[in-house]
Amino acid sequence: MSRKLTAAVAQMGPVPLADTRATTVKRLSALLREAASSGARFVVFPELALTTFFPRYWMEEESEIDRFFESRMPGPQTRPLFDLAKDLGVGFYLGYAERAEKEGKVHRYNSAILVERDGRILGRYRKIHLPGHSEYLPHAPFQHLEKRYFEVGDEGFKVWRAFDAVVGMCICNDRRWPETFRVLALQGAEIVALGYNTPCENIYHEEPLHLRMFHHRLSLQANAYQNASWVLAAAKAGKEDGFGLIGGSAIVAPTGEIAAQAQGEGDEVIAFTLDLELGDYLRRTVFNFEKHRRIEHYRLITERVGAREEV
Ligand code: CDV
Repeated sequence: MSRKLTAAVAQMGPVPLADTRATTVKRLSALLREAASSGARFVVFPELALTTFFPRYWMEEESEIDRFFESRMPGPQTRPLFDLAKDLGVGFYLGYAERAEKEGKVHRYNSAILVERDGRILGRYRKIHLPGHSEYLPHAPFQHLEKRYFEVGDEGFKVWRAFDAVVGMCICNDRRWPETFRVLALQGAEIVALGYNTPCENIYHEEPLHLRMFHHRLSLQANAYQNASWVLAAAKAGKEDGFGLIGGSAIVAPTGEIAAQAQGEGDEVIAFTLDLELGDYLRRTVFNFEKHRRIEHYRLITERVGAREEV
């Protein structure tokens, strides 16, 4: 008998800067209910789902920055989502800005949590591939200050047993790096949950919009296939206070095919019943890691960061 899981991706339309957490948590709760009514037992929400995509704004005051961060999870304002998940028996992935204190020092991460159907937090992931810059770019159409507001995640790429499957997490820019998915697949990931906010514009170069979407799908589809995993990708979409986000939320099968995708740029749930054994034939044949990987030739991947010409 094959193992099946009905899962959903909950895309969000814009979250305006002025919106309160209470308003946004209500929207997330409505999406969770809709997903549950489609039979989903696991729902993936976007990166930084509780606020606007604030790294586009230059801020100097700690207090100004801190209002986008959660110092407790769940906290008083996010608790209703956890309670609802428990009532509905639906687990979720949620991206948020995390403020942590360790030995009297403040750390900030772009994080995601994995919550089981009983409302328990099973695991946390802190984003590793932070894009953008830390200094103010006067000529850019907007800022992308992830390197200013967040530290690089310090907990690695991990997997958890949840929803009768092996689940890994990553966030947005991580999807463009094959190392992300390979490290998860080497730990047996069958599902990779991913939230993202991809701006319509490349702040460094002119880039047509269709290429932004193409590279997004290419990354999901290639990594799903090469690692025989399901990928559940949830976007923030549409014009957030005038700044466009590409959307394009999707559920991608281990064959690399798109199983379901969002149609619009607003709040939208897409659900699909995942056959968790669909990737098994790939794991036994062309991507049988044990049999075919040649790690003696991969040394440079962990020893060298940038490319260097050697001829
Ligand atoms: N939030 C992100 O990580 N966004 C990046 C953009 C800057 C390219 C992404 O990979 O979509």
